[in-house]
Amino acid sequence: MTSLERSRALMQRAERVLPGGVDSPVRAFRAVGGTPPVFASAQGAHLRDEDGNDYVDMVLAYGPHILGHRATPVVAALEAQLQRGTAFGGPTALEVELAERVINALPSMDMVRFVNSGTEATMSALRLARAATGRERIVKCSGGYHGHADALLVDAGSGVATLGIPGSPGVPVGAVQDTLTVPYNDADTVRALFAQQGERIAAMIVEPIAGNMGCVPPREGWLQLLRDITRQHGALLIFDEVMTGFRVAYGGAQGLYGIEPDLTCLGKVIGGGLPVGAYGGRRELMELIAPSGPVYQAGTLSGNPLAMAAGCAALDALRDGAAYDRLERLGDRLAQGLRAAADEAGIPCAVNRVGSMLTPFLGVDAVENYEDAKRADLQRFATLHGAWLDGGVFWPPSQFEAAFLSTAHSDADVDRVVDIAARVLSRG
Ligand code: KE4
Repeated sequence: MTSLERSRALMQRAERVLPGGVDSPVRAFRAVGGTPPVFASAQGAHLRDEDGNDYVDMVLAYGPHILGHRATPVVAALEAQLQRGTAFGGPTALEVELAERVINALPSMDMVRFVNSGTEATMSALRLARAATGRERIVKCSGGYHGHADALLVDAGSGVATLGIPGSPGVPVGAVQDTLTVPYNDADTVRALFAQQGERIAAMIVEPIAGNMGCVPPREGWLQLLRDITRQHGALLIFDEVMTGFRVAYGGAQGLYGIEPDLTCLGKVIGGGLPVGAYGGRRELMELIAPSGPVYQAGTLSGNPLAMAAGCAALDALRDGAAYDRLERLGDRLAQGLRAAADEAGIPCAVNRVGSMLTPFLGVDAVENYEDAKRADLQRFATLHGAWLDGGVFWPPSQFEAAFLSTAHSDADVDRVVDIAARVLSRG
């Protein structure tokens, strides 16, 4: 590990012109401390910072780079499209190409609308759900993150369903007064909530595999319950698959668990590393969206040719399923290695994993919701994070983020992650 001299100097400049020196808060390392490396380039499973340090990348830009950085088919598609142009302000064939790929992968979708971020996708899906049902209440899970639209930035009370209180200054009470929060994986609270006010609920939005409290898989029956109880009460079920879509399976979490939501939100992988989001579902819902229907939503660079070209190339490389076999093997190797390291050190550790998204929670035996996740040993996580960084591993700088593997990761990359963890945890 050489110095972070150039990164430090650049971060000082950055902090003068960008809030916190970053364009998204998690990148500032506030949860783990220290100076974030400023990255200069990437290839495959590796990042290189401005001081020339090399890192095994376990963040992959928070999910998009499932094929690794600068994957050959994605770069080729982008280079070819650059020769033709970047944004035309009108329909293009590429939007149809990516839409058909997404719809063919997700049987719950008849139609899709592309936007430029996951936030836009979930914000728009909620507007559509409220329009389609004529209702205003929405339900989310505490610890669930669906982007930063006002209605979804609520502070969650623990335990029973709580009415939303603003989760950030600037979010007006009116924006969240109809947002209800329930604990993830808590069937009894959901049943009680819908029994009490199910007829007022437009939709429940859920990460089918939670990734923003760290990785927390759905309990057996949780997703089926949400499917049944929303249908029973005339509410819509929205799967926020911005992270899990094409990440855990080509058919997403909905394919993995066999649950058909009414609406699905996507992002990350479907843009091949370019800015993208999408929302989609049954035809009779999506045809309510302007200009075919009255529900307004728009975006200057929605469906832009570069993101569409990169997304098509990424999905074409994933469709035969071989990638997921490799990701499952690498994910299992990493999870087993981390569990063994913690066991050897006599430290409780819950390692939650689905395919190539995973999170170790140190100091706890099991994590099934946000309250459990918050009991993890955050100081020990910060220490481990710093040791990974010094050892050339870039791990998400928060206990409440999922780590990711790509098809470009090697066994040696995984073993580097495990070996550093074993060394640090053995110190007690
Ligand atoms: P964006 O607006 O950041 O593209 O997507 C918001 C979003 C929506 N839904 C889910 C399930 C998500 O995970 C996200 C964004 N994920 C975070 C990582 N936890 C992005 C990283 C960041 O905020 O910088």
